[in-house]
This record gives sequence, structure tokens and C-alpha cells, in this order.
Amino acid sequence: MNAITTGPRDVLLVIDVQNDFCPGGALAVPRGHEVVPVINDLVNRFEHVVLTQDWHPRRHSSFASSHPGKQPFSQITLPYGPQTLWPDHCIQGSSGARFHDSLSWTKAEMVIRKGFRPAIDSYSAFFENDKTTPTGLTGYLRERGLTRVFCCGLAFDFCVRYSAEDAHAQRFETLVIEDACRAIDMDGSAQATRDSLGAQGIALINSSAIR
Ligand code: VGL
Ligand code: ZN
Repeated sequence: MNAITTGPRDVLLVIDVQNDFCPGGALAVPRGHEVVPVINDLVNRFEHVVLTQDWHPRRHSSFASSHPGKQPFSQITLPYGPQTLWPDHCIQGSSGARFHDSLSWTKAEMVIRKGFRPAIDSYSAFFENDKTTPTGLTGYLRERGLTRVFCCGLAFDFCVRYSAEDAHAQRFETLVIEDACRAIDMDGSAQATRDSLGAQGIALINSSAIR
């Protein structure tokens, strides 16, 4: 991979590096905490950093506990389509919803919260799972003149995947820094993510390529 030099129109989009997605958390991503030193190092190489924070109210519709008889990691159909059910996680104001203690978050110019509407989940940083409700991030990036989005964080096969696909669909130049991500990997979802990103022409790169 050729070296990539970052500039004033580039943004590092750090997705959901929160306690609940790290070992010991409610929806722990295997080795999720390992992204933290990689991302902290990347933060120094970007002028602009934006974070996302999964931010659910209690009894959110994506929680298995909100659907009597349903188990976490099963699927249901909500009015907007299929939805995976999760353990209760990233509840607004809880310690699980906080950024990982070692994440260097102070440089972030913007924090996009998502998943706060009780009836709609939101994997992507750009659109909720109904594919129509915007988070406001497209407008923010455009108004700021930011044109190239480097995605990293948790989880590779859910929130990072859908954020990258939406960034690309919104015509931002989009890259995913794979060694700065970790996957949940349910039923081959990590490989399916690589295939899908590849098919769309979204580059998967290593953090060592970024100068
Ligand atoms: C995520 C499942 C539920 C993620 C968020 O950040 O990938 N996954 N909520
Ligand atoms: Zn969530």
C-alpha cells in the first residue's frame, strides 16, 4: 500500500470506542480494546477528528430485553426491516456508554450521538437503520469542507461497515483502517464486510500507510 498523506480536507471518524464494546462491557467485541493505542496514534496524524457514541435510552427497541421471549443476537422484523437484537448496551449516561478511558478523545471537534430514538437503531454514523433518518453528519462534513473520511473503531462488521458504506454513498472518498477496527463476527459477518466494502470500491488500508 502506498503512503497516504493526510491533509486539511481529511477526517478521522472514530466509531463507538466505548466501554460496552470492550472486554468486560455489555456487548464486548473480542479484543475491542486493542484499537485504542492504534487510534490514539492515528489521532496525531489527522487535523480533524470526529467521534461517534452509541447512545440508547432504556428499553430501546434494539434490546432483546424489550421483546418478551427474545434472546440477544436473534433477529426480528421492525417496521423499517430486519433488526438484530442486542444485550442492553450504551445506555445514555451509563459508564458503559463512556468512551474507553484510554481513548484520546480531546481533539475531537464533533461527537455524533446515534441510536437515541427509541424505535430505530442506528449503526451508521450517517443514517439510522431505517436508511432515511439522517444524523446530520453529512451536512456537518460538507459545511466544514471535509471530503475524505477515514473510518475506524467498533465494530468493524456493524457500525464501521455501515458508516463507511453510507459515507461512500454520500460521495465522500472513504477508507477503512482495518487494524484500527475489531469485529463482532457473527455468522461470517467480518468476511461479508470485507467483501461488501471491496465490491463498492471502499479501500481497506493499514494504519501504517498513513503519514
Ligand atoms: C454496534 C451493535 C449495536 C456497533 C452498536 O457499534 O457496531 N453494534 N450497537
Ligand atoms: Zn447499539
